[in-house]
Amino acid sequence: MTRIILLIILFPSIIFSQTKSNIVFIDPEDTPAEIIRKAANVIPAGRQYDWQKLELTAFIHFGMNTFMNLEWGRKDFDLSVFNPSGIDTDQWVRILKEAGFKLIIFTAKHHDGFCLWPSRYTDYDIENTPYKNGKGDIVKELSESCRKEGVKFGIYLSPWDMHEKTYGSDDYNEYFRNQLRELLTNYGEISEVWFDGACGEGPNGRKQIYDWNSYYELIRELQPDCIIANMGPDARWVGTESGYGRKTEWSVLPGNIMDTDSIAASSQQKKLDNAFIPRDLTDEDLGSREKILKAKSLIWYPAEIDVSIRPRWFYHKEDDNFVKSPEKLFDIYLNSVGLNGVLLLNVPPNKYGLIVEQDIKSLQGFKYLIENTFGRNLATGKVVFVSSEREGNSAAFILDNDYETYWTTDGSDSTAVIEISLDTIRTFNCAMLQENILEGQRIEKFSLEFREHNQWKKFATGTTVGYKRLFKFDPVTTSRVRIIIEQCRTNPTLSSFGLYITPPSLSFSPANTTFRDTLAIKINCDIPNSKIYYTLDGSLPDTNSKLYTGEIIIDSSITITAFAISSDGKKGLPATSKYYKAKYDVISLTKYSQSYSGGGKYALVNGVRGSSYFKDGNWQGYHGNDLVITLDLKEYKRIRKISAGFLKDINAYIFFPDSVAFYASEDGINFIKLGSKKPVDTNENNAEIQTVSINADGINCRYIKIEAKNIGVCPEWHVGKGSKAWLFADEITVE
Ligand code: FUL
Repeated sequence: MTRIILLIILFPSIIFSQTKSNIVFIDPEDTPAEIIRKAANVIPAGRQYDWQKLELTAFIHFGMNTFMNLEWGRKDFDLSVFNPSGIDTDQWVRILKEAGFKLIIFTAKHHDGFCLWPSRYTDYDIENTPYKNGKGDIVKELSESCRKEGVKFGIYLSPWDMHEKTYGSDDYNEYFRNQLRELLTNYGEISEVWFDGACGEGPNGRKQIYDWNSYYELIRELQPDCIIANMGPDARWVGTESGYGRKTEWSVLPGNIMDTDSIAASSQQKKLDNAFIPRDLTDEDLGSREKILKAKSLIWYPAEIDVSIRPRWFYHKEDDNFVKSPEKLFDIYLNSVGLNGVLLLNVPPNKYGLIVEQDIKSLQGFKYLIENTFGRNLATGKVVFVSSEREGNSAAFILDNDYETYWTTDGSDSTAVIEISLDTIRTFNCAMLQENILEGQRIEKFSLEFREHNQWKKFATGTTVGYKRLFKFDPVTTSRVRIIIEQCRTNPTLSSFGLYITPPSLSFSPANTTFRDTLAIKINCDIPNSKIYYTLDGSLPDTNSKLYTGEIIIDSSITITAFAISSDGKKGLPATSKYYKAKYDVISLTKYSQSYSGGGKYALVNGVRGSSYFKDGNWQGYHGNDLVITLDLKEYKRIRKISAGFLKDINAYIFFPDSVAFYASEDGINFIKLGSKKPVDTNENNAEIQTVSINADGINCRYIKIEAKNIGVCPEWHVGKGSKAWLFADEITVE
């Protein structure tokens, strides 16, 4: 009985005997054909459909971690540090809205347990901070800013709670529901609740058995249109935090919720924690025919794709230089929204309570690329051939820019060809297809072709389409295209078709590197016949700047900034690449990692120091092996001191070297050992930089050798014990 009630709450459509629903049961007698037909008719619930159309949603991670420069926090913070003196939630909403985001999800409580609203159930909350003398409520401020701007509002409430004393007992479920009730009743409409799956230890070292289904029931009762995401039945974690979805992304999946054994077992214990645990989310294949043929039920369970605009979820000043570029965000858009998902992009404010300049610029650039690409559909013209169309659902509907009018085939045709004659000859490098998900997700294989020299040539192929499928490819020029549906679960549908051209984008070869004497640099543009303008002094170029006509030869450290204008007048965003002239020659160097090359052979003598962020592009990594480097100073010098920088980042398996030995030589053959040092691991910090130096006593030399011994394998106490340890080095200085 409990099970039936629960299912009705989660999937209300099962009580109606309609043909289309967001859940369908498989009878043991169903033939494979019958199961496929059922799968093709599973559709989103109303709330899921509305959510899918948002496309762009945002996360805001803000809390004690912002003040303590941490990511996962601690169980007992001194709350007196929390005081975002310049907080402006209107700014957050304005920036995100302007960039196209339709929903903002706020970390009301992260894993540390600190509540950013005044909760009646704990004093580990904003009331006990200096912020507005304890009268502040950031959930309220942000929800009101959202309401004012017409942006939807959602909450992140971490089930894992490092602080709460009841955590690890049944009372915690009560505590958690009480908090949910506060958030779902006092802040107007809540459009999404985001549950993280992490289940760490609480203050007593105990773990919690989450009563998920009681949380879901409460949400359905208080906010019936709210999406329950990640650890919830309405939207699924895509399986990575990279911003990239699967090439084959089905929204119709086997319904693990119908795993009767686990439901029965858990309901007997009055604990429903196991009744809805999404499994296998990182698998490449979640919804193929093979998977659904084995299912007991099928549900509409679409992908949400979360990623941070920064390397981490909370704001850290050190990450300011590593905010994702507009081009990267655009690529993420193509590979999230454009792979049948909803993008959830995190933009974390700093401790003053503001989104900073770097993030704002990136979001503005992202918006520029989206608008200047998708703002104009070049697929105008008419359908000149369609192999099959149902009356009332003609192929012309795919060109009418209306999602809910659509084309489908006649009879039982599951393959089709639609040929379109464009108004004129067009050049494009992006394409878009949309299925009408109100009819179900069906297409399994398709291709796009263009006509050239009386022949059809493929320019894109794919498997699933779903709500939206986007492609980027090398520019194609033609006046005719065709869509070929090669395989489909039943009659295919298409709501829209689009062709677009992006603003031109540039790349440098080589990019961001260190060189010895001179270097030739090429600037490449993805749209042919574009004009490229550049500067060499770090200033922003315009059409009065130098016109690029061929390789640029440099012999000193330089920054190139360039932008392009395509022949149709579209202006690209500026691109920058930095070149450093090496201070010394590198005569020999042991093998470093290609993934962490720091810019290549001269990375350690380019005059730029690495930051505490190991992926900042400056560090040179040695995986399991030692660093041995010999330098030629290119002159005889009296030297006083030699130094080398090293990084430790325990989480990333990067350790300080065991020892660092320094040598000097006049002829490059006979070296004198100046001494050896062992970096001191002074504190418990996870990430730390240390410069190891040796006094050279004014010795006269031309050659320097440094040997840094890798600890080899991760130590016993480390999670990675026994696996290869990393040694990260940067910048050698000789004084
Ligand atoms: C993860 C959390 O552990 C991170 O801190 C972050 O909140 C991310 C969105 O989800 O699982």
